[in-house]
Amino acid sequence: VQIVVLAGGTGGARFLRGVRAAAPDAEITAVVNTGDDVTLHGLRICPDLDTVVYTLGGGIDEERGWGRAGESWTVKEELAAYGADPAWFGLGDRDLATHLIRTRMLDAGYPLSAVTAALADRWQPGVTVLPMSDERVETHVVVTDPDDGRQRAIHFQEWWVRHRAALDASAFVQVGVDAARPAPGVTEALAAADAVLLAPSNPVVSIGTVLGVPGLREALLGSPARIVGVSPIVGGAVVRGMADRCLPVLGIEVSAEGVGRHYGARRDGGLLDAWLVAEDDAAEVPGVDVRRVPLLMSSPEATTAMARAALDAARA
Ligand code: GDP
Ligand code: FO1
Ligand code: CA
Repeated sequence: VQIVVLAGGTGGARFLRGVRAAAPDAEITAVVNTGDDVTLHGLRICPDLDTVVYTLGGGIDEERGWGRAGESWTVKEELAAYGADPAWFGLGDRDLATHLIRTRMLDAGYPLSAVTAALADRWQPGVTVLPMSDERVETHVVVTDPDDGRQRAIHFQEWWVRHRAALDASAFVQVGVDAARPAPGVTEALAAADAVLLAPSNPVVSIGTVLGVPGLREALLGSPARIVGVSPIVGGAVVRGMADRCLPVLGIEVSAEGVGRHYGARRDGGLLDAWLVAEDDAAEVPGVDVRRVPLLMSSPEATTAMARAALDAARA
């Protein structure tokens, strides 16, 4: 059995752990958002890829949801003592090794997909982790500068981490997306898939960014497999994080129904064959097989059951 999962960082990574447990014999391919990627202190950082690889490889800080367990912050403190910008983004000492290796390999000419495979070689995530694209695509956020009232675009990380998504956004822009193609293996995995799952990731800046890669949406729709989405909105709210700051920017209601309708029915030019929503959420999405199941990844067992429900829905 071959399974493809489109994923962002924390929500995607946790869901992937469930898929791996629910289908231990399957070949699982994760297609991961790289729109959050950023270069800081000369280092290339890929938060969602690292979150997926660390989480599946047992290296994640479970509490924080990003970065390494048992982390220390000596380099961060030393950089701050120099007044080095930016001080608002925390690179842990252990995590830094990942960025050093990645940056060196990219500088030597290796594509991001090859670098990711090399890093995953240590962590053995048990799934094939692919970046959505080898080309650089960076999400920028158009905000109104509080100082002069003018519109300007800032990097997604500056908006998300520095400003905690508190600045009102008017648009998300995928810088570089026109020149991007799906990374090697993405189209092939979709063409051979028995199930395609949209993780309960941020529909705008995780799943939306992946779908924005030219050709990727077409490859998804061309897959012989059923496409099953899992709602990241439970009880009318995000479970974790600030995705509720992103949805209204695209006019999407913060509800399981709102996100389901945004993805749309495959038979009507949208994406979904099936849509999993939480038991208490009412969701009417015409043309889509909407199923109510527990959607909180509160324990390994609950997460596995959730993944199993998604795989059931993929079997029709
Ligand atoms: P990020 O890249 O770290 O922001 O993570 P993702 O984009 O992969 O996932 C973020 C989304 O995961 C948020 O919108 C959350 O609502 C969702 N999420 C987190 N935990 C859970 C959970 O237990 N169940 C569901 N259904 N969604 C969750
Ligand atoms: N998130 C934060 O809120 N503060 C940080 O200092 C921070 C550092 C960081 C370093 C490496 C990494 O892989 C992720 C990091 N994140 C940090 C998380 C992350 O950048 C965001 O939550 C996402 O990009 C949204 O998915
Ligand atoms: Ca992310």
